[in-house]
Amino acid sequence: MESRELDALVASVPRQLFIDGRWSDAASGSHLTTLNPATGRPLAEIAAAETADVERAVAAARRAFDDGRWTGLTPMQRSRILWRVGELIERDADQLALIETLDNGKPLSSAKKVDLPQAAQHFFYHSGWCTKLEGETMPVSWPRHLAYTLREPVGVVGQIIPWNYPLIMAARNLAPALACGNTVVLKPSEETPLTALWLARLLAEAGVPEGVVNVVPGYGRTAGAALAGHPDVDRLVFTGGVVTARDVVTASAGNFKRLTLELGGKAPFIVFADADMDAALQAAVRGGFGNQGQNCCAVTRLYLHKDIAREFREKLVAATERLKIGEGREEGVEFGPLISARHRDRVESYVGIARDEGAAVLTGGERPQADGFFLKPTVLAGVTDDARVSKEEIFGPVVATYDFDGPGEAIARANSSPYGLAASVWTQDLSLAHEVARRLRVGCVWTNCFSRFDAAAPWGGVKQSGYGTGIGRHAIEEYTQPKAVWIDTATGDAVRGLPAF
Ligand code: TXE
Repeated sequence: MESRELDALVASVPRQLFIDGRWSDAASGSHLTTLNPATGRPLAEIAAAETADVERAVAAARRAFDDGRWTGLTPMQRSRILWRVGELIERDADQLALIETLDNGKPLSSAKKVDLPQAAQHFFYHSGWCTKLEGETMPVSWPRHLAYTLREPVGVVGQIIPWNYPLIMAARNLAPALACGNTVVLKPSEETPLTALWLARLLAEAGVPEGVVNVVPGYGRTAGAALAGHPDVDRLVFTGGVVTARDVVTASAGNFKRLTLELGGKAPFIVFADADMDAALQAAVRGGFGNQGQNCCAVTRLYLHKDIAREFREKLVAATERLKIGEGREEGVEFGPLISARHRDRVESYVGIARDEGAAVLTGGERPQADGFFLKPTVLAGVTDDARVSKEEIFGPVVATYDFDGPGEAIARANSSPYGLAASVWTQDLSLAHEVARRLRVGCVWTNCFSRFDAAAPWGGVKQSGYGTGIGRHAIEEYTQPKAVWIDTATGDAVRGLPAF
């Protein structure tokens, strides 16, 4: 695409806050500038929400919830609107993928193959739930009583999302919340607000009524904190880092809002000696360096059985060095820049920490070029289990390798992390695979595969990876509240006096 066309595309993204179905500037006139991580240069300047704007957005969401403009539609009407959102995402997929690449830095091929289809899938899948929010009847021990549940939306939902998968995060949070009849205030990351703003326009086009979804990009300390602490937000979904999560949990105490927290990870990837080596190798490279390692489920701790460790490590280094690094739009690029200079510096500092702790840097660790926020994909060896790089989430392209002997040892070391989000196990031994999956303290285990996501499958962590499940049937539970209704059926004139049975 010519640079003039590209400028026109970026210029066509909405630049304002989307509140109550209308586009407006922040009350204070504040703006924020998003950068293109591949060049480090400004990409777009957009309105930055502050407390007063979040107040306005929550008030709009509350009105939209209370007056029933969303829940008052029939389930089938809501279902069709959400399905239509999925279709509109597909219609605009090329533009959205390009904007995502410019704003986030990820390779365009990944944006097209992963981000766009998954974003659409969340609306297609969750649209089906609108017509299936059933209550139940309970066999209570009170004679001649009928007790049943109504499954009701929780109300106004706040959603604070990060920058690593901006459109997927927006879609996968909005779709189930809306399917259940809630109204939403979504705060995208200040680093990557553009595709969420485009999505807001698609929601309106699909027929989501005014005020049902409000999108307020802004900084975490202002807009994010205002949303987390707002007394009229009934549920808050936060995806981000553990340090921020502590503030969010504290802020939520004001009105005891319910929380879903999807935080970091430190995914172990265990390769037994009988594994399909080529498949495991490919998955380790993709899992460690896909999205520049900026994944909560990225392969960060690669446990290799001692019989294959040496060969695997050599092949891993060779495959890592073959990755084509560059600006996401370039043909064949597999590895782009990190999200920001600050984040690149932080990830880079971990390479220094690893060296200081005695690790060997087998490849990577340095910046390949001056422009943009690039850092080469990095493989470490000789890392001890109690090293900081073994314990702390780096959230970048740094894979540490370890040797192990037997399954008990691999499981114990894999579990020795404060995090528990995802893990991967590679073996041809079916019994071993099931047993390891059962014993790992994580929310998701991929066996002989990696990074499988589907709107139908739950996603959530244990330990410091957070709590709650934001996707699929389990998310439906979290976005709804069962209300128990009791009826004494013996009190009507017609039935009074009839014998109980
Ligand atoms: O995330 P933050 P950052 C991890 C990863 C990374 C670290 C820091 O380890 O290195 O977090 O990244 C909003 N109240 N993950 O600083 O701060 C913020 O505006 C309310 C893991 O980018 O957690 C953004 O919208 N909200 C992760 C969102 O929180 C606040 C994805 C995430 O930002 C806030 C990203 C506040 N006080 C980072 N401060 C994953 N699990 O996928 C910030 N925010």
